[in-house]
Amino acid sequence: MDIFLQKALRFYFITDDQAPALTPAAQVTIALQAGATMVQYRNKSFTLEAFEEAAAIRSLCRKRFIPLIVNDNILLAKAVAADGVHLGQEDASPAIARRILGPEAIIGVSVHHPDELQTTDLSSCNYIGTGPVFGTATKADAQEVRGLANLAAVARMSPLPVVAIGGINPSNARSCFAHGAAGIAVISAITKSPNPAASAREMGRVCGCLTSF
Ligand code: TZP
Ligand code: MG
Repeated sequence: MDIFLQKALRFYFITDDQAPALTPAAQVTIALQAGATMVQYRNKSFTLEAFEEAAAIRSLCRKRFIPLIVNDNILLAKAVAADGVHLGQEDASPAIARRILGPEAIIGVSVHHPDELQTTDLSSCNYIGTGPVFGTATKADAQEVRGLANLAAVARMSPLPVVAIGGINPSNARSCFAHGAAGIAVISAITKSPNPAASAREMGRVCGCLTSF
């Protein structure tokens, strides 16, 4: 297993496009200061007007040598020279992403349960995201809550490192690691917190990525 990737997945922050009080760049700044080890730019209504936003996040991550992943949009990932892309089951294929982004790109795919692991072509992928482990209000079309036993089953069967997603917060993140997750991916526990910086630091500490305040 790729040690660099294993470490990068530990505290995976995903930007929130529904947090009016906090721009995505401000969110990323907070997450990076709290020890986030990977960042995903997730903008479900991306248009080219938001290109500078994505480019600014690219710069923030690069300054700290933190990989930047783009959600869904392979061509945006290419255009901002992101480190990779995260694809859902309904998105373009990981094989096309690999062809466009090249051999070094980090390509993630969402897998919801062990059966889907069998039917997903993982040959072009580097990691798996699985969930929602817990209830979440962030993803409107989220599938049913899958729980920790499902996370453990996916992690056990997966040939790739697994990131847990969905409703993860500083209180339940440890249980995800205990059930086989290489990392946790988080949005609202930080972006919707009354104190995003404090919550991000708490998450960094629980992930073992922040050793001092
Ligand atoms: N995929 C499955 S659940 C989810 C995504 C993108 C949302 C995660 O957001 P939160 O706020 O950390 O529950
Ligand atoms: Mg998607």
